[in-house]
Amino acid sequence: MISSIRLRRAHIDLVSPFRTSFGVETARDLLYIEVSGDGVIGWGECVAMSEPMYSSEYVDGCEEVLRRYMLPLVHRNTTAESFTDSVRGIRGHYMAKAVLETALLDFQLRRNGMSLGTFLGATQTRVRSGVSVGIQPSIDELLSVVQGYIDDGYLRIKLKIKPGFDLEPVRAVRTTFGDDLLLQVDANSAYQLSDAEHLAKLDQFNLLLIEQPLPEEQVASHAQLAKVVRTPMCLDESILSVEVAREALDSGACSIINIKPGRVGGYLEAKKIHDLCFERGVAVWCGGMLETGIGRAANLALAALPGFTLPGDTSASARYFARDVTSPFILRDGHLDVPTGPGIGIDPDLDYLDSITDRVDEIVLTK
Ligand code: NPQ
Ligand code: MG
Repeated sequence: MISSIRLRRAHIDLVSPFRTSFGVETARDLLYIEVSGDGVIGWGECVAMSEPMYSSEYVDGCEEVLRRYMLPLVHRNTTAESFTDSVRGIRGHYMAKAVLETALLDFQLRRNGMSLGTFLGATQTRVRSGVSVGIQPSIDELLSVVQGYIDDGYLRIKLKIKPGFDLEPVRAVRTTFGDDLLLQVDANSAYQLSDAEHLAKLDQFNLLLIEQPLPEEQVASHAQLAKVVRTPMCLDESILSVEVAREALDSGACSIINIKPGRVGGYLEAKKIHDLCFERGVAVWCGGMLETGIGRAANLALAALPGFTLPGDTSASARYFARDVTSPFILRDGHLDVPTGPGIGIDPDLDYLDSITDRVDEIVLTK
């Protein structure tokens, strides 16, 4: 039985600033949920950023909607599945739903001694790793950052692009590292449909995909864009549910999907999107939101499902943090191991986590 739920706010510095088309981040503003009972703790990590730049969600907003509308729905015998059913009437707030669903899921799986990978249907014991490379001050700096990640063993490079930093950096990376490098780009919604002819100039670089060039609401415009650009279209921010995924695929808005559990309300919905795509032979890959070890562990379980045929943004802990809150995820031969223990399969170092914690609030369940 669940006896209490803790909401923990913490912060951790990034090893280097991460610049995208929407801004630059130097630290990760963290929200964890801990579901406790019978000597077991289930963990969830919220993927929201401190500001509403990637999507409309932001971490203080997640905390507010969790406290006010979601945590009151949790009782001693609430399960991940019953929780997700109970929040169907709450619109949006996917990242808030996801952190609580994940903590509940981790709690029940730990109690049953089953790993998240097994629960979701994982078929791989390790997953191929890619890395997301932020926008750099110069092409020279970009080339040296990419060289470093290739030396680390990353199997795929994703370049963040924006208007004014697109064709030249992609050309430089392709020319320097050769045609065999698995290379893709992510615009985080920075373009307009009227940029179609410009974006079509990326076709010459033989990219795996172009990720989310247009604003998230403009799914139909992505279908228009996909008629002009030959590089496979991949959606990230637009895909908020399995229903949107189906519409996007049916309308030709994308041919590849980036699955982020936090963006779609949790692992149960992420699995549904995987299953839809697997059935249709549509490639998916696991995105990343600069998760610490808690969120990273859970993403690896998902990325081990059979439909995840492209390397994800499931990078090693050291890509983002000098010290992770769990034992670090280490790149071996370009892969990360999928945790095998119960639930997410890894525990935080509580002394270290406490040292980066700003506050903890405990809610004791009475019914
Ligand atoms: C993406 N992630 O695929 C996101 C965007 C992103 C790994 O490229 C703090 C927290 C900063 C979350 C910057 C990657 C972030 C963030 C970028 C997410 O679009
Ligand atoms: Mg993206």
